Amino acid sequence: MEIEVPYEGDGYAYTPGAPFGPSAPTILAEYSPSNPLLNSAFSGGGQKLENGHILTTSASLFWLVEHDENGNLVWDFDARQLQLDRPESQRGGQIFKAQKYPLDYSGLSRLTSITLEDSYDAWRESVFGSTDLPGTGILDDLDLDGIENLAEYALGMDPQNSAAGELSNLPEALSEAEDKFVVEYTRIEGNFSNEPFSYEYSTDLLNWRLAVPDVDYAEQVTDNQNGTENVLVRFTKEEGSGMFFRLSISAK
Ligand SMILES: [Ca+2]
Ligand SMILES: [Ca+2]
Repeated sequence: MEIEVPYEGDGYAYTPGAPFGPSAPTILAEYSPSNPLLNSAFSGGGQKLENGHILTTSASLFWLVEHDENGNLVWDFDARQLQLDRPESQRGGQIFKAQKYPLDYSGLSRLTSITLEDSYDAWRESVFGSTDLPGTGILDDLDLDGIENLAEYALGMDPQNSAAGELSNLPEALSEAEDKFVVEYTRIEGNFSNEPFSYEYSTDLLNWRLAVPDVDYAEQVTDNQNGTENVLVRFTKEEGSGMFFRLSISAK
């Protein structure tokens, strides 16, 4: 049952001392013999969703149910499915309240984003048709262009083509002001949980240091509208001194 709050403009339409509210309830979905999941012997919860659906929880049935605004069942979930590692006689419990969050809810980003390695496996299957063909592993270089397959994928290159054209995706130093060292490269877009791209720098090619964002460098990212993005990395450096750059790509 949905209780319609007496809204008017930005606030409530309420007369002090007088009753308020709808004269009759709005029922979105209700228990019936053909809709037995909308029942809980002792506790339960409901959440009105943005699309008008309603998510209900039955504590005693240990079940979650979503109905649309016309009372039609959209899906239901028997929470004992989360206990398949137990003997059947030991499954069961109570869920008092459940809350549904959209997939892009910021608090879930670590759960919904994947590592570059997971993403590589999906790409590997789509490009090679299989994930176990020789020469298609992360560290293999199938087309012998000196770029390992993981880097081919991460930089939006072709693992089966060593043509010079795709090499423009690799990091390249650009000239700018004397106290800046600017590198440009292309990489795939993605919300990766393991933050796969990092930079190292050196002034003598012997000692390398991990570059700290916003301290050692600033990034400028442009969407190429084709699944890749262009990245400009601007390092601050001492005027007149040299600097070397390394792009590090981490799978996990
Ligand atoms: Ca290669
Ligand atoms: Ca290649």
